[in-house]
Amino acid sequence: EDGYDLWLRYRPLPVAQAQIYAPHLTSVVAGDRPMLSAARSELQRGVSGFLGHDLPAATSIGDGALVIGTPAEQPAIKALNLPLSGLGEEGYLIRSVTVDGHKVTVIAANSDRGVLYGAFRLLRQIQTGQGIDKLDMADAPKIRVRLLNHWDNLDGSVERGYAGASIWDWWRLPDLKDQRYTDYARANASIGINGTVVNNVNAKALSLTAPYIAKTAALADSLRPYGIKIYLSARFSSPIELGGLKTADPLDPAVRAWWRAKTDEIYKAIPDFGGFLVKANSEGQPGPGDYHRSHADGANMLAEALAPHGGIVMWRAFVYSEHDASDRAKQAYNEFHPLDGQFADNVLVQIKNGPIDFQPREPFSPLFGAMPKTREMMEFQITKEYTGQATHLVYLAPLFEETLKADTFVRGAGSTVARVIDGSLEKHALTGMAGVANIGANRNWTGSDFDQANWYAFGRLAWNPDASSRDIATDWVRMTFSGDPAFVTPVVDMMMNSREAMADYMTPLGLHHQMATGHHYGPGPWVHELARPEWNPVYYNKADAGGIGFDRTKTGSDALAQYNPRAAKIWSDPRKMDERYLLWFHHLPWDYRLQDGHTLWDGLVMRYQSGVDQTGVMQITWTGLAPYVDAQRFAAVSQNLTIQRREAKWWRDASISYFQSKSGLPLPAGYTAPALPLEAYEALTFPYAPGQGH
Ligand code: BDP
Repeated sequence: EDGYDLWLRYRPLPVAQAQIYAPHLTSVVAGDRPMLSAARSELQRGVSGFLGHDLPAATSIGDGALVIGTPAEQPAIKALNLPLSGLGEEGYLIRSVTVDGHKVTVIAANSDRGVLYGAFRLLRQIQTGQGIDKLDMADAPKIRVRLLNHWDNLDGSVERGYAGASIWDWWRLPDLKDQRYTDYARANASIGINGTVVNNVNAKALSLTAPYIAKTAALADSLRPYGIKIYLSARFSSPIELGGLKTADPLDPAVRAWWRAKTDEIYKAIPDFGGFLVKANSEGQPGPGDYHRSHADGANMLAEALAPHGGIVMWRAFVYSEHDASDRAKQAYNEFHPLDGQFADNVLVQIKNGPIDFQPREPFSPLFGAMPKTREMMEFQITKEYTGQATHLVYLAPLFEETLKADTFVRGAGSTVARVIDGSLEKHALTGMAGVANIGANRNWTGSDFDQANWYAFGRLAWNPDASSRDIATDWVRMTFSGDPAFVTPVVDMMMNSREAMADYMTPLGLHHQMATGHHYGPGPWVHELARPEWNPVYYNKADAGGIGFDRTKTGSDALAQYNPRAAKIWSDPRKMDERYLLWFHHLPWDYRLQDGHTLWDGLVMRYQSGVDQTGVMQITWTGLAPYVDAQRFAAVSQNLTIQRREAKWWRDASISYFQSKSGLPLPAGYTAPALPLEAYEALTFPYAPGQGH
């Protein structure tokens, strides 16, 4: 198996199990609107996979039928008078009921899209080995806009992509109708994703020209039957580049008119276009700041153009100023917090989970909860730029969950980040979560089998930010590999430990941004020569003979003051806090005593080693599971684990060498010295490392 089927792997069930399900899967009664057809054909595909025979489409209801639809178009469902009112636009209900004396299963919803989600839910029930004879399930998403962000370039490369080229074949679009687009849409719909931004946030104006709008429209046609809306990253200076205007000043009437006309043109081609994502005045991208206007001025101009069509703007808060290098972690807050209340109703401010940049561990961004009048949406990174890319087995859902469950305390205890972004805290209806996609043209979509789990988990958490990463992993393993408990339990444990292992061998105790320049893959704690101070790892580790860590307390940058005092308190005392965040917030001497009594230096070395040791445990676990996995995927994962173990040692050795050159201390007894001298690690270069994009 090459992994192409993802978690939608409808393999034949053992005879005994098939016999239990078969009586409930005799036919499907469904309308023929596009999303209902998509739901029906997915059920047919699943059932023929599980049972080895067709699931016929029927017009009349018999025993064991699946009756799917909305009260508006399916009379049998209307007659049942089901409690659908609380399920909103996208929720569904699945019930075992009797219709005209026939035992059937209904999948009902207020919209066709809800029906589609219900169909995938029923298939999951079977894939995870659960009963379907007495169903009574209802579910609805807690977040409205659930999006992938593709950092895909028009030349087919993918910035921070590790799964091959872009799946969007712009050259052959709009003529191309690739099965891959349909399968992409199916996979996303199965986890509730309802939109996709198809081009890089480092956007080219070209995406907004007529030929590219036509290409995008063709893509939209492929994705629409699965409820996936198209969005575009918009380059702020497009009115100059495409419109020949002298300015892109958001308060200039000609600029506003240009955007209105451009937006109308897009909607003509794509009537359900979702809206724009914008990276402005960040890392060289143009923006309203070029004209001394605020982010709100920029966002509202686009919002005005989109509003008549029901479109939205997602305006990114990933900014860090060139003029203030004192603490990058504070800058997004400093720039955005004063703008609360100024953004139009159809603007979401899209905030990365942490204040810096997708590190192995970051505290939540202090912007969450700090802008009560603003619709704040989450941006997670599914592609593992700083977390082992497609080689290291790292399950990211525990990282996502850690952020979502973090308490901002802005309205008292329980004001978690999840409550901020699901809108319940401040009663916002427009809510969103975006994940930077890890998808490419590789047969297995994500560059490795286990990275599929990160795509899957993102979708499940966008649907329900309260879901547990362990439960999600359990479903994923069962659907993707095997339901045998002898396989599921150890693999889920391995996944659940993997993020902590990675954080330990890369950046233990709250260290961050220690990755080498450009590729962000291997260690570079010594890097100090880059143009902007905050691009250099030394800026973050601040290691010297006296100690290590970034002081973000009152004696340092006081970034802690950007949090609610109750949240800040959790991190303010190194003696009481969760030490996994220690050096994010504190600069401490090498002989500082950690909570377990070891010195900081010894504890640091021990954590690097423990991360490496965990990769050894992962290898042993996987090796023992060969009997449960097909040979192809078993070998692919084994090879990656071998590389991961070697590279974990590289991380440990290079980091310890560098920090030892500062601390001047011996390694704790029993810990092996780095294999090579520091200079050897410093000398390594990787000019062709993947994913460096533009
Ligand atoms: C950083 C990436 C860079 C992106 C940037 C962003 O290194 O390639 O363009 O984030 O999010 O993590 O805009």
